[in-house]
Amino acid sequence: MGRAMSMTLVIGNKNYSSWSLRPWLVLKAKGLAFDEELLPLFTPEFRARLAEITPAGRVPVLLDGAITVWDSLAIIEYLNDRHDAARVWPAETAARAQARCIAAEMHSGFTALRGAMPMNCRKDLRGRVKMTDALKADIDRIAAIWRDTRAEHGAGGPFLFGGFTAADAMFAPVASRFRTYGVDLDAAGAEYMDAILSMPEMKEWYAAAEAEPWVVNEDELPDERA
Ligand SMILES: N[C@@H](CCC(=O)N[C@@H](CS)C(=O)NCC(=O)O)C(=O)O
Repeated sequence: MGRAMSMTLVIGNKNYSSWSLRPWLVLKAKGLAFDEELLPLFTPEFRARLAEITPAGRVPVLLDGAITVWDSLAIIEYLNDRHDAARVWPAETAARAQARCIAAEMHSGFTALRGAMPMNCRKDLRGRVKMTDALKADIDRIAAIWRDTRAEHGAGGPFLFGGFTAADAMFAPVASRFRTYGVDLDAAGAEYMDAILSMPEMKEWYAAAEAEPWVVNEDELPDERA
């Protein structure tokens, strides 16, 4: 048997690609070896390369030998199933169910937040977004998820379930957005946001975002897609 082929995670620009950040953070936080292939969003190169590797045409995509896994949450589940070191759900049944619920809620919801506050690591856009009822409802729900999960399950560490889990990876881009747009949180929320943003892996992601040359026309950034 030859050496196992290494995994490659195909991602978009670190400054903007919130979906890319999620599995990237799992790989990094769990210390798994992988190569990274970065495709600048909204370029011909992005579309051409993705057409070769995924029918869905979106990042992130994980390439693991003959296996291609697209979609952030599917990649996280794949890593969890395949690598003992990447077990990313809490072990205890109730906590595990709760973690899956909130990860799924993030993956399929919060469209007002995702539309109005696209991730933009480099920018300070405090006070620049008009608050709407839908946006406020999304922010309030996320604040409640963070507060309640920390209170019920978070005693063992700074993350939602104490130690780092997939739920934290799913919400990490939200912490980034709340910082960029200056969203005020209660003390529990602010503490949790700090825990995410001070992870060394998040600092690494931010430093790379800072160094990226690409600027997508930020007034016309297709909200949902980045
Ligand atoms: N549900 C997908 C969403 C992926 C997604 O929307 N990716 C964005 C970048 S973060 C993308 O590839 N946009 C490019 C496009 O739509 O052309 C996931 O969870 O991975």
